[in-house]
Formats: sequence, structure tokens, C-alpha cells
Amino acid sequence: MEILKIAVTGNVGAGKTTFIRTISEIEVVDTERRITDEKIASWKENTTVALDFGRLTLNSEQIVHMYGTPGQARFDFMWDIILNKVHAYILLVAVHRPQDFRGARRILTYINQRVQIPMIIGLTHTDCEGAWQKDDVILALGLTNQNIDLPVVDVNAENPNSVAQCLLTLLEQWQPKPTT
Ligand SMILES: Nc1nc2c(ncn2[C@@H]2O[C@H](COP(=O)(O)OP(=O)(O)O)[C@@H](O)[C@H]2O)c(=O)[nH]1
Ligand SMILES: [Mg+2]
Repeated sequence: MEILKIAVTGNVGAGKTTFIRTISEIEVVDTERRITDEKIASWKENTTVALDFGRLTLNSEQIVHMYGTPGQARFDFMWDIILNKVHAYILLVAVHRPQDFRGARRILTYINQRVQIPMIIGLTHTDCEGAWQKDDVILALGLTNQNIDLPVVDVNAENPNSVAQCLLTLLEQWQPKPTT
């Protein structure tokens, strides 16, 4: 049995917890807590303090394990633990919140400096008011000038088909590695 470990990362509110909940066949370990940061609390009640974990059976030989990274900076140490374990990752970016693009870009740089593994960028909240167009997000994330060639797909974290499609696109880039 091969276990494909995938990190689901992105800013607070990008849709990580929803993404994992939508596709997981087990109840996601609930690590949500009420937000204590007043700025964020004005628009979001809960955040992930430790990590979300979900599981998806692909076939008789392969299972996907999904780890959602915590959004708040003081949990950064969790990142290194997760990054060292996973085989691929998904960066979710809420395209209606351009003030978060810099944070997404930082995440991208952080990961690329540490690991070379398959990745995909999932654009969430494309249905929301103020959503940026894909090409503009790609520019804002600096993907073109860093010569980073990776799939950028629209994904609605609330929609099982959309989440499955995003995972499949990621799995297409898979280079099987022995699991540890
Ligand atoms: N309209 C819309 N809402 C979304 C989408 N993706 C996630 N959400 C909602 O955005 C909110 C924040 O998502 P959450 O999973 O908590 O974000 P996290 O902080 O990254 O874990 C939740 O209310 C989700 O239901 C999307 O593509 N479109
Ligand atoms: Mg969350």
C-alpha cells in the first residue's frame, strides 16, 4: 500500500480546512479554535491551530493523506515537520483577497527553498466579489519572473468534484517515491 502524503497550504481563509473536509473519507480531525486575533476575527470565526488531517482512498494500492498547514505564523515550526514528510503540496490562494498575495508568495518561496516536490496552485473564491483573473494572480505571485512552471487551477473547496479534479491534476505530476 502506497501512502501519498500531500500538504494543503495557504493563507488563513484560503480554504484549506474546507478542501480537506470536502474530500476526506474520514471525519477530519478537528483542530479549529476560535480566533483570538481581532483583525481576523472580524471575518472568520475559527482557525486551524494544529493541523487538519484527511484521508482519501484512490484504489486498492494508493491512499492519499492530506495535511492542512496552520495559518498563523506562530505555528511555523509545524511547517518544517509537515514539509519534511510530504511528497507533494497544494497552495491555495483566495483570489478575492489581493492583500494576501504577498503572503502566498512568501509561502511559495519558503517551500521552494526547502523541498523540490510536485506542487499545484489552487485558486479559490473565484466566485466571490472582487476575484482577480487567473493571469493577474499568476503575475502577482511572481510565477512568471521566477520561471516557475507549475499548474494553476481554479478550485472551489466546497465542491467535491472540483477538489477531486485539483488532486488529480497534482497526481498527474507524481514521481512515485518510497514512503518513509
Ligand atoms: N465562495 C467560496 N467560498 C469558499 C471557497 N473555498 C473556501 N470557501 C469558504 O471560505 C471560508 C474559509 O475556508 P477555510 O477552509 O476555513 O480556510 P482555511 O483558513 O484555509 O482553513 C469557509 O467559509 C469556506 O466555506 C470558494 O472557492 N468559494
Ligand atoms: Mg483552517
